Amino acid sequence: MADYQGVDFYQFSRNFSDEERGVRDTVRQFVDRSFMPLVREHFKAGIFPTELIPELGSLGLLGSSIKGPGCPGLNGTIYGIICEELERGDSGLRSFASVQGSLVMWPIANFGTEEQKDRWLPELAAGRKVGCFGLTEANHGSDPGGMETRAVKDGDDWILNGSKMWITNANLADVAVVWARTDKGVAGFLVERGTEGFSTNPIHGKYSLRASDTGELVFDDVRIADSNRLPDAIGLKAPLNCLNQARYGIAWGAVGAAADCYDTALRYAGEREQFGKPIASFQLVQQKLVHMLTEITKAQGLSLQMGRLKDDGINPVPIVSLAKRNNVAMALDCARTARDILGAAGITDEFSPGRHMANLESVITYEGTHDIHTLIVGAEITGIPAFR
Ligand code: TGC
Ligand code: FAD
Repeated sequence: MADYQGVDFYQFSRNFSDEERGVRDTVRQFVDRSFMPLVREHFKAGIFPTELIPELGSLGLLGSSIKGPGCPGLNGTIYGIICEELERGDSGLRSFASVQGSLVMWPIANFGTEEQKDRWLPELAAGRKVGCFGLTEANHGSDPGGMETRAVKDGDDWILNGSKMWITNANLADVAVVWARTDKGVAGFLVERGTEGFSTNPIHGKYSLRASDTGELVFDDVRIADSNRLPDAIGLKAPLNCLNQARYGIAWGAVGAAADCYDTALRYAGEREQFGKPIASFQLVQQKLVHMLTEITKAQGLSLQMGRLKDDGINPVPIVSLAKRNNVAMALDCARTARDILGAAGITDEFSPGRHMANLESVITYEGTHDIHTLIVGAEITGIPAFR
């Protein structure tokens, strides 16, 4: 099959700068040449292709919009474009970049000391070190404010006890950004692999995001120096602020998964014959393809406008929530429709829509479920929070 040419019916990319177009092409090539040949086997085996981490780093795809030592410092729209192109390959690939950039590098860059920035940001940007972000617990997902993981001051150190569940990159990470309750509210800590009492466990049996690492973080009387606390991360709003960055990238990324599903279904419908004609010639199949293209195009408009607002310094929580909510649900719908157009062939791993469909079942849950984003936007427009 010819290389992917993109889905851009309304020519949104005419609004891209030369730099934005250049990054899009570079990531697209990386996905086609380096990632696509690996994804099927890695999804089957249930492992992230760690061999690609240095290339992700050398291409500037890790923390692309972070400003700090060794970081690319590109605009927010470029970060979005990167997420869209990576997730065209697989949500697990975009997840890796989201966590490393938005959930590990971003809090270090925004809440960390100069020493923490100098030590971690260049290594994380280059992909020489990997990070993870521990907010969710087994009993506290949508409501992280109920977290039980606790850090207690002991002289100049902290003693950390508790656990975090469903953590992307848990088993690959050299450093975990961990959120814990203290006497003075929620605080963030950098916990390094190898610290006594800190362990990670893989989560097995996933049918979704199989080409991504997911695990548990366990803290059993872990002693952490105060120099490993993020001093400017004060209260629950600190981790929630990190989520805004990642949710922004997910809203863009989901469009990539949808575009791959549409592209795959369109090509298949042109080649597959039934009743003596390509199935693309049937009105019902055309209706499905047009519906997918319409929804993808609307989602691209949301993403691009959100990106331009972000680059103008406007990044309110409900705007990001509306886009994450819409675009992920849209992508899941496209994946199911594409699977349908592929008929029986759509249930095998020879084609991507079934894999995207399974992945997007995680994406619609993580970083705030579809329902939580409904309630965030609902609270914004009515002025009445309905979370509890
Ligand atoms: P609430 O009282 O509303 O807020 C507490 C304080 O935080 C502020 N705030 C935010 N600040 C920045 N960004 C946001 N998104 C914020 N949301 C709230 C808020 O203004 C308040 O500030 P202040 O100054 O008054 O103290 O908190 P709540 O406990 O009622 O919860 C609200 C709720 C439900 C919206 C929030 O907890 C939430 O977003 N829940 C969803 C949890 C979630 O998204 N978890 C994601 C975990 S990480 C993950 O999934 C990574 S997947 C990565 C991958 O593989 O790609
Ligand atoms: P719950 O909160 O138990 O929700 C269950 C259901 O109840 C959902 O339908 C939800 O919408 C609904 N619900 C909950 N509260 C309300 C309400 N107030 N009103 C209406 N409906 C409600 N977390 C991290 O910290 N770091 C990570 O790196 C990370 N990676 C992840 C990777 C994967 C593959 C997955 C699946 C999850 C990951 N998560 C991570 C966790 C993720 O953020 C949580 O799963 C998510 O926030 C939802 O929490 P929960 O699974 O406990 O569901």
